[in-house]
Amino acid sequence: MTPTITAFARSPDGGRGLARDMRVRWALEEVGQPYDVRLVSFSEMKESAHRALHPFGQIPTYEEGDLALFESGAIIFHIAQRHAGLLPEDASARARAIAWMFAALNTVEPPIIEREAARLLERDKSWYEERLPILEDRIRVRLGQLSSRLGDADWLDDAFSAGDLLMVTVLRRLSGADLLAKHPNLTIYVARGEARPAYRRAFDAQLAVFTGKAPAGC
Ligand code: GTB
Repeated sequence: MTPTITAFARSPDGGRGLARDMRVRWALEEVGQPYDVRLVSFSEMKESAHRALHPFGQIPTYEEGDLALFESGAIIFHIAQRHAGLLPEDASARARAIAWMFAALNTVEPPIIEREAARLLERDKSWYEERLPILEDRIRVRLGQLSSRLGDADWLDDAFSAGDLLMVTVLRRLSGADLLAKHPNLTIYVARGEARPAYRRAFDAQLAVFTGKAPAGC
């Protein structure tokens, strides 16, 4: 059964692939699973029909027959469990790859989001200039630790996995920021992820929505 995911009808990122449907598209492309996309506006996301799929009125969602999922991490874990290609067969390697999925979403992404939210929503606050360096220091610490662990390896734990897929999408949110550029190995790691054919297909598909060149139904 072809799954259907939801994505922004008009992503505020201008087609840079920073919204979280990108990681789901990439996962589906990695495993060779075709998918449909239902585009939703900001107001549609808050309506009861969408809230039945996503309690917080957000994207992405994932529908496959009777199954409806929200949370990009859970969706990718589901895809990775059902298809070969995103998690190793060996039980210990699989557990480590899952740990990297959680690390990307629970340890590395939160300080990055905090900084984004501050830059977007708190600029006019009297304490903004004082808070920003604190938030950036938190990111610096995490990137330093991640960079040390990655070293000169291609991927976080031997072969490419859903852990790398999530980590690359999380780090991409810092693209162009000095914070990431200070770590050449992380910059190359992100570029390595972006060079994967499945990533390119996913990126082009979400960009086509923005440029209005997506096929009908997407
Ligand atoms: N934890 C959830 C998950 O991982 O699925 C978070 C989902 C989420 O934050 N969805 C966002 C959303 O629906 C889109 S991805 N927001 C609308 C709302 O909450 O009303 C976050 C996002 C949005 C925009 C950009 N951008 O423009 O660069 C990047 C990322």
